[in-house]
Amino acid sequence: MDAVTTHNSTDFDALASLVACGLLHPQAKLVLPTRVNPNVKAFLSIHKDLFAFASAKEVTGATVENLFVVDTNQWKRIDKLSSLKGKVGRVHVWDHHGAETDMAPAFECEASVGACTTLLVEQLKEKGAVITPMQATLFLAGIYEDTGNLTFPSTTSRDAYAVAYLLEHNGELDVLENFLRPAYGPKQKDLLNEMIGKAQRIKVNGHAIAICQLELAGHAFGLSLVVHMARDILNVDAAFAIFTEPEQKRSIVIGRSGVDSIDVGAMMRVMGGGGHPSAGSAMLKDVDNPAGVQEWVLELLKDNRRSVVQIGDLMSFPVESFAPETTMEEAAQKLKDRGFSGMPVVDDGVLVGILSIRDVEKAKSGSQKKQPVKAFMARNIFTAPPDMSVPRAARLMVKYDIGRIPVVENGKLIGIFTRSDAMLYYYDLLPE
Ligand SMILES: [Mn+2]
Repeated sequence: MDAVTTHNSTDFDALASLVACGLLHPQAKLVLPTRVNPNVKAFLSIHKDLFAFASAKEVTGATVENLFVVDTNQWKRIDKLSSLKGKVGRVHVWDHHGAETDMAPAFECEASVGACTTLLVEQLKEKGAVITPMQATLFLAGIYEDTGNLTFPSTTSRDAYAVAYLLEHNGELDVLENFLRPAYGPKQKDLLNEMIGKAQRIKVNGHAIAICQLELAGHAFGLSLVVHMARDILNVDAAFAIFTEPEQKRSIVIGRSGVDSIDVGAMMRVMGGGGHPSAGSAMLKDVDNPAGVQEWVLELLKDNRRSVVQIGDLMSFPVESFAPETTMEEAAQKLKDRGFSGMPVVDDGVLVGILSIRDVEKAKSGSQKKQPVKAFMARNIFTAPPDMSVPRAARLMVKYDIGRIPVVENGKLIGIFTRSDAMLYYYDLLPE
Protein backbone atom coordinates (compact mmCIF):
# COMPACT_ATOMS: atom_id res chain seq x y z
CA MET A 1 0.00 0.00 0.00
CA ASP A 2 1.04 3.63 -0.57
CA ALA A 3 -0.18 6.50 1.59
CA VAL A 4 -0.03 10.29 1.70
CA THR A 5 -0.29 12.29 4.89
CA THR A 6 0.53 15.64 6.40
CA HIS A 7 0.90 17.42 9.71
CA ASN A 8 -1.51 17.65 12.59
CA SER A 9 -3.39 20.96 12.97
CA THR A 10 -3.83 20.70 9.25
CA ASP A 11 -4.03 24.05 7.52
CA PHE A 12 -5.00 24.74 3.92
CA ASP A 13 -1.44 24.39 2.68
CA ALA A 14 -1.25 20.96 4.27
CA LEU A 15 -4.63 19.82 2.96
CA ALA A 16 -3.94 21.20 -0.52
CA SER A 17 -0.52 19.53 -0.60
CA LEU A 18 -2.10 16.26 0.53
CA VAL A 19 -4.71 16.34 -2.22
CA ALA A 20 -2.18 17.46 -4.85
CA CYS A 21 0.17 14.67 -3.87
CA GLY A 22 -2.79 12.29 -4.18
CA LEU A 23 -3.22 13.45 -7.78
CA LEU A 24 0.40 12.61 -8.47
CA HIS A 25 -0.02 9.16 -6.88
CA PRO A 26 -3.62 8.08 -7.48
CA GLN A 27 -2.96 4.64 -6.00
CA ALA A 28 -2.06 6.10 -2.61
CA LYS A 29 -4.49 6.36 0.33
CA LEU A 30 -4.95 9.87 1.69
CA VAL A 31 -4.83 10.07 5.48
CA LEU A 32 -5.92 13.24 7.21
CA PRO A 33 -4.63 13.80 10.76
CA THR A 34 -7.17 13.92 13.60
CA ARG A 35 -6.83 17.63 14.27
CA VAL A 36 -7.50 20.03 11.45
CA ASN A 37 -7.71 23.81 11.69
CA PRO A 38 -11.22 25.26 12.09
CA ASN A 39 -11.29 26.91 8.67
CA VAL A 40 -10.14 23.68 7.01
CA LYS A 41 -12.85 21.86 8.95
CA ALA A 42 -15.43 24.33 7.63
CA PHE A 43 -14.16 23.75 4.10
CA LEU A 44 -14.26 19.97 4.50
CA SER A 45 -17.75 20.02 5.94
CA ILE A 46 -18.90 21.15 2.52
CA HIS A 47 -16.35 19.51 0.23
CA LYS A 48 -15.62 16.25 1.99
CA ASP A 49 -17.47 14.06 -0.51
CA LEU A 50 -15.01 15.12 -3.15
CA PHE A 51 -12.13 13.44 -1.32
CA ALA A 52 -11.79 9.80 -0.44
CA PHE A 53 -9.90 9.85 2.84
CA ALA A 54 -8.72 6.64 4.39
CA SER A 55 -8.55 6.08 8.13
CA ALA A 56 -5.21 5.96 9.87
CA LYS A 57 -6.05 2.46 11.07
CA GLU A 58 -6.51 1.20 7.53
CA VAL A 59 -2.97 2.31 6.71
CA THR A 60 -1.13 1.51 9.94
CA GLY A 61 -2.61 -2.00 9.81
CA ALA A 62 -1.15 -2.61 6.33
CA THR A 63 2.31 -2.91 4.84
CA VAL A 64 3.19 0.51 3.56
CA GLU A 65 5.55 0.58 0.62
CA ASN A 66 5.66 4.33 -0.04
CA LEU A 67 4.72 7.00 2.48
CA PHE A 68 4.40 10.50 1.06
CA VAL A 69 4.64 13.22 3.68
CA VAL A 70 3.74 16.79 2.75
CA ASP A 71 4.17 20.17 4.46
CA THR A 72 6.28 18.68 7.22
CA ASN A 73 9.29 16.39 7.44
CA GLN A 74 9.00 15.25 11.05
CA TRP A 75 7.66 11.94 12.32
CA LYS A 76 6.15 13.51 15.40
CA ARG A 77 4.02 15.90 13.32
CA ILE A 78 2.06 13.29 11.35
CA ASP A 79 -0.33 12.14 14.04
CA LYS A 80 -1.15 8.39 14.12
CA LEU A 81 0.93 7.55 11.08
CA SER A 82 4.06 8.33 13.10
CA SER A 83 3.68 4.76 14.37
CA LEU A 84 4.90 3.69 10.92
CA LYS A 85 8.38 4.93 11.78
CA GLY A 86 10.87 2.22 10.85
CA LYS A 87 8.17 0.16 9.13
CA VAL A 88 7.75 1.77 5.72
CA GLY A 89 9.60 0.92 2.53
CA ARG A 90 10.36 4.45 1.38
CA VAL A 91 9.50 7.89 2.73
CA HIS A 92 8.99 10.76 0.27
CA VAL A 93 8.99 14.26 1.67
CA TRP A 94 7.65 17.53 0.22
CA ASP A 95 8.24 20.47 2.48
CA HIS A 96 9.11 24.15 2.62
CA HIS A 97 9.98 24.80 6.25
CA GLY A 98 13.71 24.42 5.89
CA ALA A 99 14.09 22.22 8.94
CA GLU A 100 16.29 19.14 8.97
CA THR A 101 14.19 16.02 8.40
CA ASP A 102 14.25 13.08 10.80
CA MET A 103 12.48 10.75 8.34
CA ALA A 104 15.50 9.55 6.32
CA PRO A 105 13.54 10.06 3.10
CA ALA A 106 14.36 8.23 -0.12
CA PHE A 107 13.06 11.31 -1.92
CA GLU A 108 13.02 14.85 -0.61
CA CYS A 109 11.74 18.01 -2.23
CA GLU A 110 12.51 20.83 0.14
CA ALA A 111 12.57 24.40 -1.13
CA SER A 112 12.25 27.88 0.28
CA VAL A 113 8.88 28.75 -1.17
CA GLY A 114 5.93 30.36 0.55
CA ALA A 115 3.69 27.31 0.39
CA CYS A 116 4.30 23.60 0.10
CA THR A 117 1.38 23.48 -2.35
CA THR A 118 3.51 25.46 -4.80
CA LEU A 119 6.01 22.59 -5.07
CA LEU A 120 3.27 20.08 -5.83
CA VAL A 121 1.48 22.37 -8.28
CA GLU A 122 4.77 22.74 -10.15
CA GLN A 123 4.97 18.96 -10.35
CA LEU A 124 1.34 18.64 -11.52
CA LYS A 125 2.03 21.25 -14.17
CA GLU A 126 5.11 19.42 -15.38
CA LYS A 127 3.18 16.16 -15.60
CA GLY A 128 0.32 17.93 -17.41
CA ALA A 129 -2.11 16.53 -14.83
CA VAL A 130 -5.77 17.43 -15.12
CA ILE A 131 -6.81 19.83 -12.34
CA THR A 132 -10.50 20.41 -11.71
CA PRO A 133 -11.71 23.91 -10.76
CA MET A 134 -12.45 22.65 -7.25
CA GLN A 135 -8.94 21.29 -6.84
CA ALA A 136 -7.48 24.49 -8.27
CA THR A 137 -9.52 26.41 -5.68
CA LEU A 138 -8.22 24.29 -2.82
CA PHE A 139 -4.63 24.66 -4.05
CA LEU A 140 -5.09 28.42 -4.26
CA ALA A 141 -6.35 28.40 -0.67
CA GLY A 142 -3.17 26.56 0.35
CA ILE A 143 -0.87 29.06 -1.30
CA TYR A 144 -2.86 32.12 -0.26
CA GLU A 145 -3.05 31.04 3.36
CA ASP A 146 0.63 30.28 3.76
CA THR A 147 1.75 33.40 1.91
CA GLY A 148 -0.87 35.80 3.34
CA ASN A 149 -2.27 36.31 -0.17
CA LEU A 150 1.27 36.51 -1.54
CA THR A 151 2.25 39.28 0.87
CA PHE A 152 4.39 37.46 3.45
CA PRO A 153 8.13 37.93 3.11
CA SER A 154 8.45 34.18 2.52
CA THR A 155 6.54 34.52 -0.76
CA THR A 156 8.55 33.73 -3.89
CA SER A 157 7.92 34.21 -7.58
CA ARG A 158 7.33 30.44 -7.76
CA ASP A 159 4.27 30.84 -5.52
CA ALA A 160 2.94 33.57 -7.76
CA TYR A 161 3.50 31.45 -10.89
CA ALA A 162 1.66 28.59 -9.24
CA VAL A 163 -1.22 30.94 -8.43
CA ALA A 164 -1.31 32.09 -12.05
CA TYR A 165 -1.44 28.46 -13.21
CA LEU A 166 -4.30 27.70 -10.83
CA LEU A 167 -6.25 30.74 -11.97
CA GLU A 168 -5.84 29.48 -15.53
CA HIS A 169 -7.42 26.26 -14.28
CA ASN A 170 -10.44 28.13 -13.00
CA GLY A 171 -9.66 28.33 -9.31
CA GLU A 172 -12.47 30.32 -7.72
CA LEU A 173 -11.28 33.30 -5.75
CA ASP A 174 -14.71 34.09 -4.33
CA VAL A 175 -14.92 30.63 -2.80
CA LEU A 176 -11.61 31.27 -1.04
CA GLU A 177 -12.94 34.39 0.54
CA ASN A 178 -15.46 32.31 2.43
CA PHE A 179 -13.00 29.83 3.81
CA LEU A 180 -9.73 31.60 4.37
CA ARG A 181 -9.58 33.07 7.80
CA PRO A 182 -10.59 36.68 7.90
CA ALA A 183 -7.56 38.87 8.37
CA TYR A 184 -8.80 39.99 11.75
CA GLY A 185 -10.26 37.07 13.67
CA PRO A 186 -10.02 35.66 17.18
CA LYS A 187 -6.38 34.67 16.76
CA GLN A 188 -5.40 38.15 15.62
CA LYS A 189 -7.40 39.64 18.45
CA ASP A 190 -5.49 37.52 20.96
CA LEU A 191 -2.18 38.49 19.40
CA LEU A 192 -3.14 42.15 19.43
CA ASN A 193 -4.05 41.98 23.12
CA GLU A 194 -0.82 40.18 23.86
CA MET A 195 1.17 42.72 21.90
CA ILE A 196 -0.44 45.65 23.67
CA GLY A 197 0.15 44.01 27.03
CA LYS A 198 3.77 43.06 26.39
CA ALA A 199 4.96 46.02 24.34
CA GLN A 200 7.87 47.96 25.78
CA ARG A 201 7.85 51.67 25.18
CA ILE A 202 11.25 53.05 24.29
CA LYS A 203 12.44 56.49 23.20
CA VAL A 204 14.86 56.39 20.29
CA ASN A 205 16.14 59.61 18.71
CA GLY A 206 13.19 61.40 20.25
CA HIS A 207 10.63 58.99 18.82
CA ALA A 208 8.21 56.86 20.80
CA ILE A 209 8.74 53.23 19.84
CA ALA A 210 6.81 50.16 20.91
CA ILE A 211 8.52 46.82 20.57
CA CYS A 212 7.59 43.36 21.74
CA GLN A 213 8.44 39.69 21.40
CA LEU A 214 5.71 37.16 20.80
CA GLU A 215 5.72 33.43 20.31
CA LEU A 216 3.68 32.07 17.43
CA ALA A 217 2.04 28.67 17.43
CA GLY A 218 1.52 27.65 13.82
CA HIS A 219 0.98 29.97 10.91
CA ALA A 220 -0.90 33.10 11.74
CA PHE A 221 -2.56 35.34 9.24
CA GLY A 222 -2.75 39.06 9.43
CA LEU A 223 0.33 39.63 11.56
CA SER A 224 1.05 42.90 9.82
CA LEU A 225 -2.50 44.05 10.47
CA VAL A 226 -1.98 43.27 14.16
CA VAL A 227 1.20 45.36 14.29
CA HIS A 228 -0.51 48.13 12.37
CA MET A 229 -3.41 48.20 14.85
CA ALA A 230 -1.06 48.01 17.81
CA ARG A 231 0.80 51.09 16.61
CA ASP A 232 -2.45 53.01 16.39
CA ILE A 233 -3.70 51.87 19.78
CA LEU A 234 -0.38 52.41 21.55
CA ASN A 235 -0.12 55.77 19.83
CA VAL A 236 3.59 55.50 19.06
CA ASP A 237 5.66 56.69 16.12
CA ALA A 238 6.66 53.17 15.20
CA ALA A 239 5.81 49.67 16.39
CA PHE A 240 7.81 46.49 15.94
CA ALA A 241 6.87 42.92 16.77
CA ILE A 242 9.25 40.02 16.77
CA PHE A 243 7.32 36.80 16.25
CA THR A 244 9.24 33.61 16.94
CA GLU A 245 8.20 30.20 15.77
CA PRO A 246 10.32 27.90 17.93
CA GLU A 247 9.18 24.82 16.05
CA GLN A 248 10.29 26.24 12.71
CA LYS A 249 13.34 27.85 14.30
CA ARG A 250 12.66 31.19 12.75
CA SER A 251 11.62 34.72 13.61
CA ILE A 252 9.55 37.22 11.72
CA VAL A 253 10.04 40.92 12.35
CA ILE A 254 7.21 43.22 11.36
CA GLY A 255 7.38 46.98 11.65
CA ARG A 256 5.06 49.89 11.09
CA SER A 257 6.07 53.52 11.11
CA GLY A 258 3.92 56.61 11.14
CA VAL A 259 6.74 59.12 10.80
CA ASP A 260 8.92 59.93 7.84
CA SER A 261 12.14 59.81 9.81
CA ILE A 262 11.73 56.11 10.59
CA ASP A 263 12.08 54.16 7.37
CA VAL A 264 10.98 50.64 8.26
CA GLY A 265 11.57 49.32 4.75
CA ALA A 266 15.21 50.41 4.86
CA MET A 267 15.65 48.79 8.27
CA MET A 268 14.08 45.54 7.14
CA ARG A 269 16.28 45.44 4.06
CA VAL A 270 19.29 45.42 6.33
CA MET A 271 17.72 42.44 8.09
CA GLY A 272 17.25 40.60 4.80
CA GLY A 273 13.61 41.52 4.30
CA GLY A 274 12.04 44.53 2.71
CA GLY A 275 9.10 46.85 2.57
CA HIS A 276 8.09 50.44 2.30
CA PRO A 277 9.07 53.40 4.45
CA SER A 278 5.95 52.93 6.58
CA ALA A 279 5.71 49.13 6.60
CA GLY A 280 8.13 46.27 6.31
CA SER A 281 9.06 42.83 7.48
CA ALA A 282 11.89 40.37 7.53
CA MET A 283 11.99 36.62 7.96
CA LEU A 284 15.00 35.40 9.91
CA LYS A 285 15.66 31.72 9.39
CA ASP A 286 17.48 29.73 12.06
CA VAL A 287 16.98 32.60 14.46
CA ASP A 288 14.99 31.93 17.60
CA ASN A 289 16.45 34.34 20.12
CA PRO A 290 14.01 37.23 20.08
CA ALA A 291 16.08 39.24 22.56
CA GLY A 292 18.95 39.37 20.07
CA VAL A 293 16.60 40.34 17.27
CA GLN A 294 15.15 43.12 19.42
CA GLU A 295 18.63 44.47 20.07
CA TRP A 296 19.28 44.48 16.33
CA VAL A 297 16.06 46.36 15.63
CA LEU A 298 16.91 48.98 18.24
CA GLU A 299 20.40 49.39 16.83
CA LEU A 300 18.97 49.93 13.36
CA LEU A 301 16.50 52.43 14.77
CA LYS A 302 19.34 54.43 16.27
CA ASP A 303 21.11 54.43 12.90
CA ASN A 304 17.97 55.10 10.97
CA ARG A 305 18.18 58.86 11.23
CA ARG A 306 21.22 58.85 9.01
CA SER A 307 19.82 56.40 6.52
CA VAL A 308 16.65 58.33 5.80
CA VAL A 309 16.70 59.36 2.18
CA GLN A 310 15.96 63.00 1.51
CA ILE A 311 14.77 64.51 -1.72
CA GLY A 312 18.12 66.27 -2.02
CA ASP A 313 19.67 62.80 -2.50
CA LEU A 314 17.37 61.91 -5.35
CA MET A 315 16.62 65.21 -7.09
CA SER A 316 17.83 65.86 -10.61
CA PHE A 317 20.34 68.60 -11.19
CA PRO A 318 21.56 70.80 -12.74
CA VAL A 319 18.10 71.97 -13.65
CA GLU A 320 17.32 73.13 -17.12
CA SER A 321 15.38 76.33 -16.90
CA PHE A 322 14.05 79.27 -18.87
CA ALA A 323 15.06 82.86 -18.40
CA PRO A 324 12.06 85.14 -17.77
CA GLU A 325 12.57 86.76 -21.17
CA THR A 326 12.58 83.51 -23.17
CA THR A 327 9.78 83.70 -25.74
CA MET A 328 6.84 81.36 -25.54
CA GLU A 329 7.72 80.02 -28.98
CA GLU A 330 11.24 79.05 -27.89
CA ALA A 331 9.93 77.63 -24.66
CA ALA A 332 7.35 75.48 -26.43
CA GLN A 333 10.04 74.08 -28.72
CA LYS A 334 12.39 73.32 -25.83
CA LEU A 335 9.71 71.51 -23.80
CA LYS A 336 8.85 69.48 -26.86
CA ASP A 337 12.51 68.63 -27.58
CA ARG A 338 13.17 67.59 -24.00
CA GLY A 339 9.89 65.78 -23.54
CA PHE A 340 9.25 67.72 -20.32
CA SER A 341 5.81 68.66 -19.10
CA GLY A 342 7.16 71.82 -17.49
CA MET A 343 10.33 73.74 -16.61
CA PRO A 344 11.25 76.28 -13.97
CA VAL A 345 11.83 79.90 -14.83
CA VAL A 346 14.94 81.24 -13.14
CA ASP A 347 16.18 84.78 -12.81
CA ASP A 348 19.80 84.97 -11.68
CA GLY A 349 19.63 81.65 -9.85
CA VAL A 350 16.37 82.52 -8.15
CA LEU A 351 13.26 80.57 -9.01
CA VAL A 352 10.56 82.97 -10.17
CA GLY A 353 8.01 80.68 -11.78
CA ILE A 354 7.18 77.48 -13.60
CA LEU A 355 6.12 77.18 -17.19
CA SER A 356 4.14 74.08 -17.97
CA ILE A 357 2.78 72.67 -21.22
CA ARG A 358 -0.64 73.84 -20.05
CA ASP A 359 0.66 77.44 -20.04
CA VAL A 360 2.27 77.00 -23.45
CA GLU A 361 -1.05 75.90 -24.90
CA LYS A 362 -2.59 79.16 -23.77
CA ALA A 363 -0.34 81.12 -26.11
CA LYS A 364 -2.25 80.54 -29.30
CA SER A 365 -1.91 83.69 -31.40
CA GLY A 366 1.26 84.70 -33.22
CA SER A 367 1.75 87.73 -31.02
CA GLN A 368 1.28 85.69 -27.83
CA LYS A 369 3.97 83.29 -29.01
CA LYS A 370 6.41 86.18 -29.22
CA GLN A 371 5.76 87.20 -25.62
CA PRO A 372 8.16 86.27 -22.80
CA VAL A 373 7.45 83.27 -20.55
CA LYS A 374 7.13 85.55 -17.51
CA ALA A 375 3.77 86.68 -18.88
CA PHE A 376 2.41 83.12 -18.85
CA MET A 377 4.28 81.26 -16.15
CA ALA A 378 2.75 80.26 -12.85
CA ARG A 379 4.21 82.39 -10.09
CA ASN A 380 2.55 80.77 -7.19
CA ILE A 381 4.77 77.75 -6.90
CA PHE A 382 5.35 75.11 -4.38
CA THR A 383 8.97 74.46 -3.48
CA ALA A 384 10.69 72.19 -1.00
CA PRO A 385 13.96 72.21 0.92
CA PRO A 386 16.49 69.46 0.07
CA ASP A 387 16.09 67.80 3.47
CA MET A 388 12.41 67.01 2.96
CA SER A 389 11.71 63.29 3.20
CA VAL A 390 10.61 61.43 0.09
CA PRO A 391 7.26 60.25 1.53
CA ARG A 392 6.36 63.82 2.45
CA ALA A 393 7.28 65.13 -0.98
CA ALA A 394 5.31 62.32 -2.59
CA ARG A 395 2.25 63.14 -0.48
CA LEU A 396 2.50 66.80 -1.52
CA MET A 397 2.74 65.83 -5.18
CA VAL A 398 -0.45 63.84 -4.82
CA LYS A 399 -2.23 66.49 -2.79
CA TYR A 400 -1.45 69.36 -5.16
CA ASP A 401 -1.41 67.25 -8.32
CA ILE A 402 2.07 68.35 -9.31
CA GLY A 403 4.59 66.15 -11.07
CA ARG A 404 7.71 68.02 -10.02
CA ILE A 405 8.83 69.98 -7.02
CA PRO A 406 11.61 72.56 -7.38
CA VAL A 407 14.15 72.08 -4.60
CA VAL A 408 15.28 75.40 -3.20
CA GLU A 409 18.04 76.15 -0.74
CA ASN A 410 18.84 79.69 0.47
CA GLY A 411 16.54 81.08 -2.18
CA LYS A 412 18.40 79.37 -5.03
CA LEU A 413 17.02 76.60 -7.20
CA ILE A 414 19.36 73.64 -6.70
CA GLY A 415 17.40 70.77 -8.22
CA ILE A 416 14.08 69.31 -9.12
CA PHE A 417 12.35 66.35 -7.56
CA THR A 418 10.06 64.45 -9.92
CA ARG A 419 7.62 61.57 -9.75
CA SER A 420 10.19 59.31 -11.33
CA ASP A 421 12.67 60.19 -8.58
CA ALA A 422 9.99 59.18 -6.07
CA MET A 423 9.50 55.88 -7.90
CA LEU A 424 13.19 55.05 -7.47
CA TYR A 425 12.64 55.31 -3.77
CA TYR A 426 9.42 53.37 -3.49
CA TYR A 427 10.55 50.56 -5.74
CA ASP A 428 13.80 50.15 -3.95
CA LEU A 429 15.94 51.07 -6.96
CA LEU A 430 18.23 53.31 -4.99
CA PRO A 431 21.89 53.00 -5.77
CA GLU A 432 23.67 51.21 -2.92
MN1 LIG B 1 2.90 25.10 4.75
